[in-house]
Amino acid sequence: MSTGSDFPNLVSGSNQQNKVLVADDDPMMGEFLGAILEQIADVTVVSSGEAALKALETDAYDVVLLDVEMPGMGGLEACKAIKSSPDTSHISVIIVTARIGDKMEVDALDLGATDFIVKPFVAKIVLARVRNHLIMQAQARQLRLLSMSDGLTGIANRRCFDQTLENECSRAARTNTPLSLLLIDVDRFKQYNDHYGHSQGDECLKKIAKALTLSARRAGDLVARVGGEEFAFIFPNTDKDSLIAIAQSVSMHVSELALSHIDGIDGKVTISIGGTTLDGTNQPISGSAIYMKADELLYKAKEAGRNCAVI
Ligand code: GH3
Ligand code: MG
Ligand code: MG
Ligand code: MG
Ligand code: MG
Repeated sequence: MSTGSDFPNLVSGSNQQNKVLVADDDPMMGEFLGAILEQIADVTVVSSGEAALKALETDAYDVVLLDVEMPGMGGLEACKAIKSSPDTSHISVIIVTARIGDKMEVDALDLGATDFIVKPFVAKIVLARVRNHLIMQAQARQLRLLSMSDGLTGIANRRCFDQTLENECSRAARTNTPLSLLLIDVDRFKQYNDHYGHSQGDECLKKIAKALTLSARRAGDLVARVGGEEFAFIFPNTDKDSLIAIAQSVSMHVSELALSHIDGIDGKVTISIGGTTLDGTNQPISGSAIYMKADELLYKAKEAGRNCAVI
C-alpha cells in the first residue's frame, strides 16, 4: 500500500522527484520510451496493466504512460483503476496507442486520461508533453501540500485528517484490519496563553506537534492538528494493545519536552488523550462516528483530572 491517501503520501511523498511509470508489452517500445524520458525523470518500465497497478501500490509516480493493447489488463482498464482509487487518482495518465480513432481517444479521456499519444511518435514531442505533465504535477503537489498542512505547525491539518480518516475507515472495513485513533488535547492551555502570551502559546503548540510526530512512525500513520490546541493520530492496522503502548509513548514524548506551565499539573504542560480502536470485525463505520467515540473518551480523560489517557 502506498501509505494510504494520507499526509505522508501527500506531503512527505511530495519530495518525490519526477517519477514516471511506463507500461508497454513491447519490450523495444518500453525501452525506447524509458530512454527518452530518463532525460527528465526517474523511469520504471513494466510490461502489463497488472504490473503497472502493482508498481503504483509500492511507489509514488507523477505520470503513467499506458499502452492500450497488452495481454491481460490493457491500458484503458488500468487507467480506469488508477483513476478510481483515491491513492492514485491524482496521477497523470497518458494513453499511448497505435490504434488511431476519435472513439478511442474520447474513451481514454472519459476514463480520466490526461493525454493521448499516437504511435509512431516523435521523441521530442513525447518528451515535451511528459515534461509539461510533470510541471503540472509539481504545481498540484504544492497546492495539495498547502491545502493539507497546518500553517502554524507544518503537520497535517483538519482537512487532511478528515479525508484520511474516511479513506482509512473504508480500507479497514474492506480489509478487515484494525484501525486506531488517538485524540490529544493540551491541558489548561487557555491559562498558558493568559500567563505566557499568545505567541509563546504558538511556540508551545509547535513543540508539541514536533514531539507528536515521533509517535507517527510507520508508513500510513498520520498526526494532524485538528483544532486550536487539539491534535489527532490515525494508526492503520493497529490494535488496541498497540494503541495503549503508543499512547504511553505520546505522553512520554510530550513530558520529555518539560515545558513549564505555571498553572499546569506539576508546573508542566500536559496533555489528555482519548483513543479508540476498530478491531477489524466491526460493521463499517464513518470517520466522524469513530472520531466522536474518541472525543467522548478524551472528555472522560479530562473529567478524570487531565494528564491521562482513556482508551
Ligand atoms: P482543558 O484542560 O479543559 O483542555 O482547558 P483548555 O484551557 O486547554 O481548553 P479551552 O478549550 O478552554 O481553551 C483552549 C485554548 O487554546 C484557548 C485558545 O486561546 C487556545 N488556542 C487555540 N488555538 C490557539 C493557537 O493557535 N495559538 C495559541 N497560542 N493558542 C490557541
Ligand atoms: Mg501493446
Ligand atoms: Mg480543546
Ligand atoms: Mg485544552
Ligand atoms: Mg478551559
